[in-house]
Amino acid sequence: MKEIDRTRLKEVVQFIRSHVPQVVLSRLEPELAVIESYIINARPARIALVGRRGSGKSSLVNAIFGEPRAETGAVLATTPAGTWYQYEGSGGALEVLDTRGLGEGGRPEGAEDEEAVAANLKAVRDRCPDAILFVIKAADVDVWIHEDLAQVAALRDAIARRHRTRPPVIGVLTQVDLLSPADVATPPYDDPEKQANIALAKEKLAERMALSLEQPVRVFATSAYMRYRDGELVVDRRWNIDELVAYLVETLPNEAQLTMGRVAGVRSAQMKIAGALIQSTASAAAAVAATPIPLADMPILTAMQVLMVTGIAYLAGRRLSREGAMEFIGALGVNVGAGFALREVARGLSKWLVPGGGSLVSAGVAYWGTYGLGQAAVAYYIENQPIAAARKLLEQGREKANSLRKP
Ligand SMILES: Nc1nc2c(ncn2[C@@H]2O[C@H](COP(=O)(O)OP(=O)(O)O)[C@@H](O)[C@H]2O)c(=O)[nH]1
Ligand SMILES: [Mg+2]
Repeated sequence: MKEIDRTRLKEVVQFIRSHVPQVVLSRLEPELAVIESYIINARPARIALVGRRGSGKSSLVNAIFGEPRAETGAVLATTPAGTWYQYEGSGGALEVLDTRGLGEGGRPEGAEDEEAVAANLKAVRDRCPDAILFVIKAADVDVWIHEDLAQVAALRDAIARRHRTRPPVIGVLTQVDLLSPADVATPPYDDPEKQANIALAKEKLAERMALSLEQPVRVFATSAYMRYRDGELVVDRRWNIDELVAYLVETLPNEAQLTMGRVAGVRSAQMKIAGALIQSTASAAAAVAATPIPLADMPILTAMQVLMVTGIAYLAGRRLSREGAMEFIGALGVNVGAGFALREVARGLSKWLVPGGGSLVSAGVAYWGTYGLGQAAVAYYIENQPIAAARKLLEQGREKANSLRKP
């Protein structure tokens, strides 16, 4: 992925691994693996969309991007089943398996359906979807969808057999703008009658999916309609897409979370991912600090913090680079020294974090220093707050750390 300076970041991880003594490394490795999975192994999410033609699969993809990426409406019934598409947005990519549902109008039943099912099953053999979205028009929850759901189950089971993992299945009701009363077509749909119908449709779909799939399923009611004229968004009926994305992100493997959070630009999801990343990095920092590693622990802590800041910046749509993270740390008032060498940064941070300039830091200081830096990065990159506000959060982490040092 061009947005990630993977080689340089791998160097940072390599630096950590080669400078930490074996005893510490065994304790550190689980946290390091988490950080690595989020950042170094970041990749596009792979989403399988199951739903009839015209249910709104392509529109959902566009709503997630917030940009027209997938072709809607005009897609013919002859669209090949079981095809993976890679959509590129300004924030990154998403891989979508566009399966064809069963029982579509205007298409002969029978042999062709079997072919489509086989093609879908083959598509998941090569590439494992991270999640399956069952997409259905809200007005269709009463129609016969038994075969559609059987196909979802078959896909899920095929993935489980082949890849030894069970992807989450999420129900997505689309086109709730058209649900009765149809004149309440513009979000937020707070008309009580509309609300009641939306709730009813959700309940029905959840019930039917739980029955067919033999597992409870989360259902989201959405509308995804966007109309562009001359490249301008003239109608925007997107509703509840953010909630769907936030939930989807939670269910994704670490490797796919950062890119998904970045692609969709959903702040609540970004905050959640950043929180997990900060937690792991702060714990890792505490583990390093708990065992004194003379002279080397500050550079190691710094290397981890650089990774963390880099990940948060990427999540927010910035380029993921080691230099960018160091610039940010420098802008916070930490003396990063000339040349942005890890060792220089470390020396600067060391003086700043541990008044008096020692090279050994306690676990608590390492934890809260890292935590504060993470909060500062969230404020600056995700919440677009000024650097002064970010500095204040870092200061709070420092105060917390200092309070731990008092007898
Ligand atoms: N009113 C409304 N129309 C929608 C919505 N989602 C999709 N559509 C329309 O339904 C038609 C089919 O949508 P599309 O995304 O191409 O469905 P797909 O075949 O499942 O990919 C298009 O004309 C879309 O504009 C929605 O939430 N509300
Ligand atoms: Mg489509």
